[in-house]
Amino acid sequence: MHVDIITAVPELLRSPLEHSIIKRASDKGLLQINVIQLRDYGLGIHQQIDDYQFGGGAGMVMMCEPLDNCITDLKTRTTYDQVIFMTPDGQKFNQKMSNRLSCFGNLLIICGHYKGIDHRIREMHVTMEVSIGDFVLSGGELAAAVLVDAIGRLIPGVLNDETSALTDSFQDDLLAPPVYTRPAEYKGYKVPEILLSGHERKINEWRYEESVRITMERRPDLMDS
Ligand code: 6GU
Repeated sequence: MHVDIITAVPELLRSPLEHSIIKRASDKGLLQINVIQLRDYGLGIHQQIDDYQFGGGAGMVMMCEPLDNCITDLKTRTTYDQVIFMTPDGQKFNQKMSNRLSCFGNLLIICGHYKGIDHRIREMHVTMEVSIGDFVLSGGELAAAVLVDAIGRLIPGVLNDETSALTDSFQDDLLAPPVYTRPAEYKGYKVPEILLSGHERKINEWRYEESVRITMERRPDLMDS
């Protein structure tokens, strides 16, 4: 998968995308992430990318021309399956959307900052608008990092044990069961006996029952679907 990300603050994206699973995916050549500095397309000697909003009101708006030039330039090299704008008023991100996006080959992600981007860019270029939850971040970068992390780990071959993505929380609308490692007893706290039994079928049953119990307790809304 190839992901281009347009941002005015590339530093906010670099660190999360250069570690752990996403780094491994890049090293294996399964995921290629290209961060594009929007300011390189800024106007005039100050490389301006934002301006006051028409109609008045606090906060700057990211201008059409730098974004349009940047996106148009990228589109001469890549045909994108989706052009995603990260915005709190977008469709709420979830595991289903993550699964769907992980099947694409080329994504372009636009990170807004300030008050947002000129609405015409959304009309001209954006095919999908995504929010990561009902709260407001200062910019789309951290949300984009969340999106790419969630998608990246689903690309076949990225995780060592491919089944481990299938047993994630939410993958079947259930939260994941508790996990334990050595020692079997720590400061009087014991690992459930069944996990030490070696009885695979019973262990799977126990894990499923725990998943259902925990989901009912914490997220009954997931059980409705
Ligand atoms: Cl995608 N962007 C911003 N700025 N804030 C958010 C968000 C995105 N998702 C939730 N809050």
